[in-house]
Amino acid sequence: MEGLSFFPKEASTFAPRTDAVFFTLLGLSAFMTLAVAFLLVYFCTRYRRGSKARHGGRVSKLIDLEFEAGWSLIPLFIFLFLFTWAAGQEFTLFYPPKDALEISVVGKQWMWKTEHPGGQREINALHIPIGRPIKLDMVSQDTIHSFYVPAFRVKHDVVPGRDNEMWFEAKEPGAYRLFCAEFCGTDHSRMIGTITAMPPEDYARWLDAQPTGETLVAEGRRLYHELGCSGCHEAGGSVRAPPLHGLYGGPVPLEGGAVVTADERYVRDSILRPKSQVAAGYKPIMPSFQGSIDEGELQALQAWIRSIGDGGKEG
Ligand code: HEC
Ligand SMILES: [Cu+2]
Repeated sequence: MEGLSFFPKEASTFAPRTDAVFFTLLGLSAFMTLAVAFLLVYFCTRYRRGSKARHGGRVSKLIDLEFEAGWSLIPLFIFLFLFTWAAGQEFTLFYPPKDALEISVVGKQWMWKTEHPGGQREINALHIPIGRPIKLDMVSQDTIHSFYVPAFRVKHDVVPGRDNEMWFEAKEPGAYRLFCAEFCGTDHSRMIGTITAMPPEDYARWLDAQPTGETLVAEGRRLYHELGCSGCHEAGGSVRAPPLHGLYGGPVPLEGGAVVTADERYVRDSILRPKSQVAAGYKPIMPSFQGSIDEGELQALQAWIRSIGDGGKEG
């Protein structure tokens, strides 16, 4: 664990880039502060009452104009540059690389539950390999939480009722602190954990040593039968409903003519608010499961539907 330090270690590939923005802003602010303070003192002294310096009168109109334009335009360009630079880095957080290792995270009062693709579960802890992008699929069971790892310079709100994604890549093995950075009730301050980054071989060994519960995908498949989804969605069911095999990742024509992509959000909405987007050619008879399944179960169903998806081919 990191000791007390003035600055957290740069332990992810994002960290140096975030810090570059931070130190540039800090440097720029420090420079401006000092410049203003210096001029303040300098002018106070030079133009004090009774000093010999020339007091009133303009130097020339032309210099006025150039001066005005300069001090408006130069900062404008500086700020535009800072904005595009920082925003560009922020946006990379929203586009996880395709080969990322997907970890499911559930935030609840007051703990973080994590699950590896093989079904290994942890509480307030997460083991990850270094040198590989890690994508977190995060949901909240109750209120807003925020997944924050200072050493990785990443933080993302986990808002209930939607899928929250984030990714990062750890550079150095070590144990790093995980915080909840959104006040979420009495024990908010204890909603903390440890991220252990390890070389890939150690991670593989660690995974092997864990008891594996039912994987998310397996849980989703079980729920699909238990909740009666299969009664409608399997061929030969009592009513006509679209097959879920091959759905994920592909285009879905909707009643009304629009075509959407079956992504996480579409699947979530289909299960919680089936009437909001009805697949073309089907009747809006699917019941809403809002309130009858929790976020964990929804996450499992989504994981299973994703696992039987087709990645964009017609199916
Ligand atoms: C009473 C029958 C019925 C049940 C039960 C049912 N569905 Fe559906 N479902 C439908 C029908 C009909 C549609 C197509 C119309 C629509 O989009 O609402 C549909 C659409 C969907 C879609 C969108 C599919 C597409 O091709 O656009 C998903 C995803 C889905 N259901 C998942 C589920 C899951 C998961 C469950 C169980 C938790 C479930 N359904 C239970 C009848 C049902
Ligand atoms: Cu919290």
